[in-house]
Amino acid sequence: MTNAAVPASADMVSASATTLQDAAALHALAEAFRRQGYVVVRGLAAPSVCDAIERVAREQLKSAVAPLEYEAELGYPGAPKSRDAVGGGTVRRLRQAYDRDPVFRQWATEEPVASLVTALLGEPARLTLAHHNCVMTKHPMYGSQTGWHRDTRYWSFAQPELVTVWLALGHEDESNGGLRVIPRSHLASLQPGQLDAAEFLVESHPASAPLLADTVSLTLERGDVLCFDSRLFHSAGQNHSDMVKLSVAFAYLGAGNAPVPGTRSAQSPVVDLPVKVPRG
Ligand SMILES: O=C(O)CCC(=O)C(=O)O
Repeated sequence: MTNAAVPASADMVSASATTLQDAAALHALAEAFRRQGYVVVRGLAAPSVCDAIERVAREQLKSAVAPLEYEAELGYPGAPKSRDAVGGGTVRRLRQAYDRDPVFRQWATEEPVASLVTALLGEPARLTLAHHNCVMTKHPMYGSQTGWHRDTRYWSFAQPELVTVWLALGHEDESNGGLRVIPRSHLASLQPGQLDAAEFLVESHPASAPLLADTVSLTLERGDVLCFDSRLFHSAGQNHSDMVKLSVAFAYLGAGNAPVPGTRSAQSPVVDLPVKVPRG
């Protein structure tokens, strides 16, 4: 049985995987992405793909396979105070996912992600290995809150338009620290003082109130993919469930874009994604 593609709609932010087979629906999805700054594609990753990725991620988490980022290193609200504190060994990210196992490389560079990000960027897509490129984990108890930020805050590319692709490996919502977004905030102009020294949004700034009033808390299921403009403000709370939440994050730029030489963004390779030649 095939699902009908979601009809083209001015406010479409959620679509099914079959949208990728329908040129008009894919075009509408890309339009919604440009306008809203994010879209969700339901069930984009097949159950077998989620199974394979989750198996590797859980094994590597259990064996603490490096390189890792620990909650205590960042010290966000809710994180253990130090690596020696109770919970100090709580992992926040399995870094360099691309090099960990072929399941991550296949997910990040092949169909269906290749067609999706190509459509969203409006040009052939390239994967950056410098940013994200990780499995995000959020643990009960010691998993931290992440304040409102734009992923691009420490990124340096000729053009700011990148796409973050976030794959949920299980149910995600407010109860376990799922993501919240502010629609259209990728295009927001900020006032002086609206970002703190770490480039988190200052929520008490008067100009932040109208932005925060539009907050959307996302609910994702296993296999759902959230694509967001890397300039979109997003945040996340703590995990109040009893299960570790796992999500995979990669970021993409267009073929006409490039990291700025000499910056951290240029220190890791970019990988060209295959361009699908339409059958004609
Ligand atoms: O899961 C979270 O706490 C948020 C992660 C996030 O926004 C990020 O790493 O950019």
